[in-house]
Amino acid sequence: MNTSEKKRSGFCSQCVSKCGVITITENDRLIKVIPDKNHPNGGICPKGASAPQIINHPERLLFPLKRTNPKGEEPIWKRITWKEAIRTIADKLKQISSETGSESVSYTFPTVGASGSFNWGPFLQRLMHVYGTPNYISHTNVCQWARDEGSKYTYGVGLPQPDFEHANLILIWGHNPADTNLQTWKRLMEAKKRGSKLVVIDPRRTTTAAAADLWIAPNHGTDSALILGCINFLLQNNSFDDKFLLNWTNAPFLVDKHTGKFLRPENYNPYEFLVIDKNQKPYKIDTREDPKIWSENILLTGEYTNEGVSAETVFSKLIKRASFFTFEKVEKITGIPYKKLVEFGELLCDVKPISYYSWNGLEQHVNSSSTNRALCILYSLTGYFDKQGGNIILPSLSVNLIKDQKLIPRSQQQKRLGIEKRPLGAPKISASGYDFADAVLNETPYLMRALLSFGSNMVTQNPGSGKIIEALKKLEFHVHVDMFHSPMTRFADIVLPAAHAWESPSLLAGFEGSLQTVQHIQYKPAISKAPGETRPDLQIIMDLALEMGYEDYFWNGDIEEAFNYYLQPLNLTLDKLRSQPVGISIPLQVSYCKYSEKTNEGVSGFSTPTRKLEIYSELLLQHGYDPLPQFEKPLTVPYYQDKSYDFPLVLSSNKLKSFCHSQHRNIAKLRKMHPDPFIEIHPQTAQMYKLNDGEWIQLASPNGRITAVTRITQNIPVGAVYTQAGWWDKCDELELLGFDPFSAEGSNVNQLVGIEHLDPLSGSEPLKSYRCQIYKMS
Ligand SMILES: Nc1nc2c(c(=O)[nH]1)N[C@H]1C(S)=C(S)[C@@H](COP(=O)(O)OP(=O)(O)OC[C@H]3O[C@@H](n4cnc5c(=O)[nH]c(N)nc54)[C@H](O)[C@@H]3O)O[C@H]1N2
Ligand SMILES: Nc1nc2c(c(=O)[nH]1)N[C@H]1C(S)=C(S)[C@@H](COP(=O)(O)OP(=O)(O)OC[C@H]3O[C@@H](n4cnc5c(=O)[nH]c(N)nc54)[C@H](O)[C@@H]3O)O[C@H]1N2
Ligand code: SF4
Ligand SMILES: [Mo]
Repeated sequence: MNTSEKKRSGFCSQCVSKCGVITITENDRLIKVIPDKNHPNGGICPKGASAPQIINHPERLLFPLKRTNPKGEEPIWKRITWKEAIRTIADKLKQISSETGSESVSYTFPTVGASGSFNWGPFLQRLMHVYGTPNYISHTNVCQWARDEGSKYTYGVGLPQPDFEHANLILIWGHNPADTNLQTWKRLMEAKKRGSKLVVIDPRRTTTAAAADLWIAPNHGTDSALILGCINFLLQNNSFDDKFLLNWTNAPFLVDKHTGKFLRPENYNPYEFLVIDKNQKPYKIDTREDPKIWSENILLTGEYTNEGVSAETVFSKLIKRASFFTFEKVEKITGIPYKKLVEFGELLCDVKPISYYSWNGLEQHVNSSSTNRALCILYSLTGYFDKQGGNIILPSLSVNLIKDQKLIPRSQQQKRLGIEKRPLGAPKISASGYDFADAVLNETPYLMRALLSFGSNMVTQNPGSGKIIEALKKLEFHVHVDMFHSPMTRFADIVLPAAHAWESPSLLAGFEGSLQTVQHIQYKPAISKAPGETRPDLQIIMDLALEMGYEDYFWNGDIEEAFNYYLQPLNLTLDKLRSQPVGISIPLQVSYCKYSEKTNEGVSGFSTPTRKLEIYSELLLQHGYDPLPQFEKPLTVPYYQDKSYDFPLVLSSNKLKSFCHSQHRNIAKLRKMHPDPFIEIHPQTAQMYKLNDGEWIQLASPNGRITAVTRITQNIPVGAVYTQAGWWDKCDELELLGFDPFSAEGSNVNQLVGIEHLDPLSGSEPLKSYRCQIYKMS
């Protein structure tokens, strides 16, 4: 090691895994990143190891830039000072706020799953809350809404963490951690070594699926039929935790057959409901009570009729609903062979404890919310919610909130785009790209005039991208902050150069995963010197806040003070963390079945309207949704594989280990792994279309065409086409050209995916189950 070389601990922020690593710098520039074996999250992938190539890339944005010609033309940039840039932005924000209201400004930042935004995104939200706009545009509707937010309609909380370390049966549903989450993948492989069984549910034979004890491949978007079939199988085989269902779910509640509402005693309080006792008589329970008082005496199934009231229990309703989904029917809908269904059903009956995790494969359909709800209910039958080896609500390090909703008036919060159409869905936390595009283009529900995009790539990552592009062109004022030019900067008025996560200080309190990682906290200073005039995003946010006159909310612009405020509840200071570069673990205690803990009121229960885990949701019913889980057809039914339709093939997409979304194509080490945008198809599909491996084709949907190269593989089901979102960039080092994300010669798959149908509850888009057709190049 030469004298100017330095070795330091840190963590990689480039994707969701947040791997613990050791960095090596030379003359204050990062030259190498290697895994840290002593870190609870130690590990590295090719993207993490490529950090030196990313941050030392010759195309880094180095100075603030201002557009000098009209939008729509190839931009001509003029270098400006930071002072001018920040002042121009602040002046424009103030002008818009006073003329048409702060809600006329939207903002966005890249997903925390594929950037360092976990660290500074909350500060941007804080800034925008103080400013008064609720219009945070995000991908939550397709990224993780059903799992993290939708599950609240059943569990009262988002899906708790899977306890892979103690499970004997693990279900990985629509997720390929071998390529997308190194830490989860490591945990799964360790669980397998320990003897746990792994079931992977994915239409595609991924690396994760290949490692499974059982791989189940449903037709795209038909998972809810599979899940309802499993519910039916468990019910038919009497394989459910009846004590858990009686005590802690609303399964025994009586539901009025006429109104669909719970039966309640006269003059009830919000926690009183009627169930039936063993003498077939209605019995009043209060969900704050310890269920031990009555659970021995009440029934799960049954009916009650009296004086014009006809009711049955939630559980009876569930049995009826699920009974349609025999494995014979499920086989027809999902394409999963009957024998495999039985094998899966038997595993669910016999092997405990069970834990599960789901991701994009369940999120990106027009029926994602109902599918997730079905999955929550299947899981509830096992009784492993918040039990060791199941999915447990882990404790977390308590820190001060940065984004703080209280900073934005309620009246402004209620103006968030999309909230009127989907009050229970994604707009509860953020608006979606299509809400933003609609507002800009149609000027409803009000004028949308400006966008602050701190990274993110709406052009390649949002379906219906034609509309997004039109909206970006029309915007009055657009600021984009990034490390590189991208299809977004083409429409921007001002471009600001961001420092990379390795060039910025950051603080992570709690690494996702197991108890061992959630109790770990680490401060990572800027490891590598930021090039040119680049600034950390957090610094840019602070600069803007001060210029806007918000110093009281922003620690007078002092980042260290901000971090110390964040740490305050832990009795920890930044200085203390600095002295422990690998981080500190603050021991947290796990407790199980927290719903049964005693409180002053009785028992804590669940954070749902009934205080029980909600198998039946009156709230969903009130909003016009099915109160019980149901199979809703994906867009690909009945088109699936029927060549008489114009677009008979299923259009799906997946992520690649080598890239995050639209990033990293310019890094030779990574691009070598996948030089060209490709479609993956099954040999039989290739034969149908007379395609050869390596042949360039055009892929079409009712919304347009794109170009890609064919890869023929047995891993893809017949009739499906797999693509990847995010192709646009060139790679000079490999002499590879870029792909125009705006035209048919390019390879922007989100030009094909349409948004005419969305998940009615969440607003999710059919990124994984749209329709397409292949054309040979003429
Ligand atoms: N390398 C890399 N890692 C990443 C990212 C990245 O861009 N690159 N992005 C990060 C982010 S933001 C996210 S959200 C995660 C996502 O991580 P994943 O969830 O692993 O993402 P995908 O590969 O998009 O989709 C997962 C699987 O869903 C399957 N699938 C498609 N349709 C269906 C279906 O109808 N049913 C079922 N059961 N499965 C289906 C696909 O075949 C695919 O294998 O990854 C994070 N990590
Ligand atoms: N068809 C299809 N579409 C998809 C998906 C799919 O599976 N199929 N997946 C969806 C999912 S799950 C998600 S989360 C979205 C992701 O969508 P985005 O979050 O928009 O995706 P990225 O391409 O990662 O956007 C990253 C941009 O931000 C910049 N950036 C990265 N880090 C930073 C940083 O720290 N600071 C700043 N200022 N800029 C930074 C990058 O250089 C890049 O230009 O895509 C969605 N779109
Ligand atoms: S898996 Fe993600 S966090 Fe880990 S090294 Fe790779 S890019 Fe970094
Ligand atoms: Mo995501």
